[in-house]
Amino acid sequence: MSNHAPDSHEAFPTDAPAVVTCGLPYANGDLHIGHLRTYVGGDVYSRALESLGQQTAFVSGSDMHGTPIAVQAIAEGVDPEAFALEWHEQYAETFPKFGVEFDNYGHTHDETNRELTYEIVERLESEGYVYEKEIKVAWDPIDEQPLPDRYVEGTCPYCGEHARGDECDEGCGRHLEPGEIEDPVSTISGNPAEYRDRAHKFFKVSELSEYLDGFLDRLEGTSNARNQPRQWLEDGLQDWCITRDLDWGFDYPGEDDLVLYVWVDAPIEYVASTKQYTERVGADTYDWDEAWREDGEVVHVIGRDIIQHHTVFWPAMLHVADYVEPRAVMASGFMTLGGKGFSTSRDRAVWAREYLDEGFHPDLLRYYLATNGGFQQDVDFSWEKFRDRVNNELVGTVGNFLYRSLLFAHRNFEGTPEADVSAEVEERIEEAIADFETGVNDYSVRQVGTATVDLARFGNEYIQREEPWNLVGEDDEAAAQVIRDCVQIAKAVAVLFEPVAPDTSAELWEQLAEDGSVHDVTTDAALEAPPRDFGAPSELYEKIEAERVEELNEKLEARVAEATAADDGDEDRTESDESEAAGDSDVSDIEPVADDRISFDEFQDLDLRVGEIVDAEGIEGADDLLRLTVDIGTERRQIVAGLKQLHDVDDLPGTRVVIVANLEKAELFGVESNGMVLAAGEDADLLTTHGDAPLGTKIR
Ligand code: B3M
Ligand code: ZN
Repeated sequence: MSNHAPDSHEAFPTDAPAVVTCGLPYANGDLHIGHLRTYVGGDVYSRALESLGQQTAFVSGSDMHGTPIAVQAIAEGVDPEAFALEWHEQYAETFPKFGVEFDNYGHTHDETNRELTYEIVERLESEGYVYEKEIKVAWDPIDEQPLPDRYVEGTCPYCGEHARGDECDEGCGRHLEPGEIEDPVSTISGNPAEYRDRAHKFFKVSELSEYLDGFLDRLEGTSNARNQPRQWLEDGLQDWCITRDLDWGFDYPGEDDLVLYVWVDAPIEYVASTKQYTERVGADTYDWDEAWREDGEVVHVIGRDIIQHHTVFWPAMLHVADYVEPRAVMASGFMTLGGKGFSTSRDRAVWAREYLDEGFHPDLLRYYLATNGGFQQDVDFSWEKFRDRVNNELVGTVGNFLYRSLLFAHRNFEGTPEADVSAEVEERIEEAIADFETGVNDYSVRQVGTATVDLARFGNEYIQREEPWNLVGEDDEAAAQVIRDCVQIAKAVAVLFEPVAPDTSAELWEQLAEDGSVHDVTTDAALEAPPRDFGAPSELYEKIEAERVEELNEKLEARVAEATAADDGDEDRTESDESEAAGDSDVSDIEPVADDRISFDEFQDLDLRVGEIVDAEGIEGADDLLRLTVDIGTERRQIVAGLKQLHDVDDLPGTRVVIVANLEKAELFGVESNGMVLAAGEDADLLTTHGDAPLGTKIR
């Protein structure tokens, strides 16, 4: 049993090797940009760790086994291995096109994974954690065939929704054990299934709840991954059936007619893939054994539908087999289209290939995916929002600052002027590095991205304020100072934006005539002097025109409408699709309610008041913020709120709101904010009152 259980974790960077993994995609269909959210997130995170100087392996692989592959291969009348390998190769080619560059991208059906899987399963057995038990499994009595997992569908015993044999994908999201699903029907033949007794192997997860309880205390990452498992533990853990009646997969050691459940060998591929990386580069460069068996910092990046596997089953296996436990799990929200989950079989998706065919630079999508909403929030994709982010932030803020400063530097100084960076700018860059580092330690991919955009925004304000174009010829020294500062900011942007926009950062690095690769430097480089001479810059980001979005929208809307019509007229729900659980009704969307209670007195410390917005206007340089004037009866308050992208600004005056009146004052973009307007969720749904409580009324 494992002793690799630190009480708490040291902040990154640490001296230990880190492993960042991305959930293994089932090798059974095209990748869409909903998938990419997790892979881009993992890639940004691992690059950011490396920028902090953390030794990191970034690994994943294709998930080749299980009924998601077998059912699909049957449907296409092909051999599951050949079927899965073809998709595997396609994934291995597609990821790098989005800058997602794994140190190793393997697959679960290879020798490295087979060996490690057997070693770990034998360890579970020898530690006494595996037993055999007769259970009822779904069976097709006409075709005389067992119906594991996705060979069967029926009703979830927990919530009554329609579900797959292995998970309640349309309802409560629970993992379902064999024999649990009610009213089973074969997805292959459509025959009603019956239950038969079969002997299967079980892993005694129930005996590990104390360990898992402590593990969850130590676990870092997004709050959904840290909080949701608490409930499962409180409800009591069931033992976990680790075998299936299936031909496709790794045979259970010593049992010819049982294969290992796909969820046993799939996460072991994280280890196998790291091992293959070491085999390629040598243990001096990266030691998989140290990472997984001594003191590695393991960070799993996954979709939120597989939290249970990564926070209960997998750490339980690692613990018994004496491997390092995960340090963090980052679970991303789902991507939706028109409020509904992406669907491969319905063609309700924006495809990875389609995005590239449209000729958009991968860094644009990376930026959008990494920063549009928190990592764990569900995000509804729209080309408009994509365009807004690209045009406002990448073109308007980052690109604009870089181009105007570097062009000015080139024309007037042939590169970097002779001067030291001013204290103000040095401090601002240090602040950006600190924001970046906090982003990494808070597992906030978004903050890793916004740290740089905020710095570029400062750069624009700075050059605008100092007006170097008026200084040239008048006070050349002062002009040189300003431009020296701007070139340093540009260099810092290249360094700090590398995780999010690796390709354009490399281009910028070249424009600055820097040696070596921006991919290899750490954040310290942001404050090192740029080369003296560099040439004329070119613009890094191109604006997306409104007409373009209209065209894309039309295409997409037609597709979504067709998919919705297919949903409505659908009686045949047999496709093995990815989870569509991201719709409105999904309870796991909602952040769990905090366990810690506050006292009534603590509540009373909040001074909540009824107010009315009387004026709303934008703030220069801030893409999201509005300066609101709110009447609270006794006075008018100026409050800065992030509502600009989410509400029609002209509609806001006259809206009744609820504000926190005794919040500390803050300054945002140089504007004082005196209070806070309350709003719900990603769309900032404003809180209001429904009677006519006078303005200023206290809320209790
Ligand atoms: N193959 C894909 C999924 O359920 C599944 C992940 C395995 S991660 C070890 O999203
Ligand atoms: Zn359910």
